[in-house]
Amino acid sequence: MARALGQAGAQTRARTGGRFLPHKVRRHFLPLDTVSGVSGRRRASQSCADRAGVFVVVGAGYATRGDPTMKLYFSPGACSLASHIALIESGADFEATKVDLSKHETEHGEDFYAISPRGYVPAIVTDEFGLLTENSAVLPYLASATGTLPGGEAHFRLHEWIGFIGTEIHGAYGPLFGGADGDAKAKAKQTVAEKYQLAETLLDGRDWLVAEGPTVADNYLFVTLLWADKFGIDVPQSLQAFRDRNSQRDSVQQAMKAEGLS
Ligand SMILES: N[C@@H](CCC(=O)N[C@@H](CS)C(=O)NCC(=O)O)C(=O)O
Repeated sequence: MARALGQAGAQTRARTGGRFLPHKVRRHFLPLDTVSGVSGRRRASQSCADRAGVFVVVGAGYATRGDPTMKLYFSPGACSLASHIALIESGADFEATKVDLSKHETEHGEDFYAISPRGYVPAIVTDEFGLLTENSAVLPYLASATGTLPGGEAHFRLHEWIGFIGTEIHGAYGPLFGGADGDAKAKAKQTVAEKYQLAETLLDGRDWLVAEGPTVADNYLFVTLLWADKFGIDVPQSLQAFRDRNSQRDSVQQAMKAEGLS
């Protein structure tokens, strides 16, 4: 099993005595252990909440445990790359296992259906409640567990974007991944291109989808933009710039390397 540990995150953890305090996000989001301790929950102090300007969301508690039991099942370049980026960025220990989606078999020869009856990625195994699937659950979970889930309006904007990316954009790729040809393929490409035009309108000139970003939603949109490149789909200039901006993130480069994409 490949084990990934983000270098930047490891350095940050070293500076904080092993506790997870992501310096990049600390300015904007409440870190998990500011909000919830593993040995007894406590609310963040008023000054923390005031400083962040958000309503406090209690995190899941994974990141402060320091044990490497989190597992990610991924397929190179699939939507699971968004989770892979988040995990690497967090600096948390985790195990990443590649899945051959054509055979539904892991790199260790396990039947993937036996691990996850859904048979698709992303799938994560948490030490708190076992298997968790669906981007709409996995991405917010990882944000929560790694202390980057925003509160207040940003919390709901994050879900709004993940919903949009998952159902409108990712969903529109369905026929292309399903091997559509001829008219069906051209129609699907046109639909995807229209979704990106809408995404550009919604992004409204900002660098990141939610608040000061990047968040797990940015990871997810970025991954779909890699698919656009692969399928030769027209993408508005601002989203090409968004893709380039994300490509420069250390965590993105490490995750892509770990998946054999670069
Ligand atoms: N409903 C799932 C869909 C995830 C999905 O489409 N995963 C693709 C890769 S991007 C997959 O594993 N496809 C293989 C299959 O469905 O067998 C989610 O939102 O997480």
